[in-house]
Amino acid sequence: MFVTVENFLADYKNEAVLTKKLLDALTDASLKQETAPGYRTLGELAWHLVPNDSMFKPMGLSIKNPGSSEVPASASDIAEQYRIGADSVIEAVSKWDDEKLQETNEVFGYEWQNGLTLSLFLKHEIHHRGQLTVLMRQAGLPVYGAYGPSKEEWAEMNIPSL
Ligand code: NI
Repeated sequence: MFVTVENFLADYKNEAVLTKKLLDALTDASLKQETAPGYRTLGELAWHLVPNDSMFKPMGLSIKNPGSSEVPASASDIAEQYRIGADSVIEAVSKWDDEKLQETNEVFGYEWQNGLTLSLFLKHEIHHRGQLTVLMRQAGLPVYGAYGPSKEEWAEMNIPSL
């Protein structure tokens, strides 16, 4: 639960940089990489990271989003839409004062304070971003660390990875 707008923005800006870095490493061909037959592809998972209205609209915020559930064929389109969405989240929440975070709204059928919704929004992105890195590995793409170096980043530091 965030109790200050400033704390959310600081955390989100950091997370968005990490997410963007991974999305920028995707290739068009890699988007078809599957978790398992019938499960999300890398493209679907990346598209799922683009902020949408589902958590923001109930809080009375309007954010820019592609308005389509169809996954683009181009990795750079997905990365661009993520950028637009993330910038829009930052712009929208920046207009709030801290009291707004205490306000309760119904999201997915739950009564959540806005500060909790923002926290869950961020956790959801981090959760799926972790899944994304596994599919990126399977697709042979480079992976960047978030809360610890990736294997290649350990190698750059001349430290064997654990
Ligand atoms: Ni999800």
